[in-house]
Amino acid sequence: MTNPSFEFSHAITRKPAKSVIAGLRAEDTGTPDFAQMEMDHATYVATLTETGAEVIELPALENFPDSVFVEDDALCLRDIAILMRPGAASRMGEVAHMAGTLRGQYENVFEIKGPGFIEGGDILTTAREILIGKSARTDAAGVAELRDIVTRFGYTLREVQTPADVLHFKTDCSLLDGETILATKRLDASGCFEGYRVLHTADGEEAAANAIRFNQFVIMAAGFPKTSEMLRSNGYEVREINNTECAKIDGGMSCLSLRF
Ligand code: CIR
Repeated sequence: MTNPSFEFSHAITRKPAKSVIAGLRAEDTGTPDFAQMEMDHATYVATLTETGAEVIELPALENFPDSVFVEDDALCLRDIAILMRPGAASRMGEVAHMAGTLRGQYENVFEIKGPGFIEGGDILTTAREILIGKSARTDAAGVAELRDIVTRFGYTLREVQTPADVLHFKTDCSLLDGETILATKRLDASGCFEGYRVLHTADGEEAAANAIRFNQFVIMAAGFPKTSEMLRSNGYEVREINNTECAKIDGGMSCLSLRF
């Protein structure tokens, strides 16, 4: 039996646009090196492909600097996909560029029409529920609209809170398997993962929390040796990919793909 929360036959990615160097960021830590980001992105796509999944690689969108972060544009579930409504004004137009691809993959594609906002980075789908963190990008009206859609298809949605000053819920957590979550201590302390097994990122390695379980691999940003060692000692097959350039614009491993 497959577990649709981490066993995937497909992923969608989008090549970084040159304009990515102007991507949104909470804090300026330098301009991303485009050539390095392109190399890292190619490694990411190759790693997804190595698991046997088909990766649909979309072309760069120069008018949308953050469009490489496709995760925020949609929520892909087993049988339905939902187009999001990003809370960042500069990202709203990305969604229309994702719609056709999803309609080619799913019979049922819904859209968040508004007035609320939701970004996919705030949504963690586990084997038993859809966890959604309200944040500066995802508001109560957006959550309510998503709830109306997914409950009709038998999903349970639980609203939680993304920590203050954290971009997205999944900036601080990721799914490792059907019952295990990797999370920062600060997010776990909120109590939102009660009933799950939770593994913590090492102190000072909070940025390692934005990982993905994709088939046999846990794919994480390189440079977090204590957390990667902890995951390996828990039996996970870990792949580390350089993320220094995406990190300058608050992006990580989950943001770079839609998985289904
Ligand atoms: C943004 O601020 O929207 C982008 N610079 C980063 C988006 C990261 N996406 C994600 O965590 N799912």
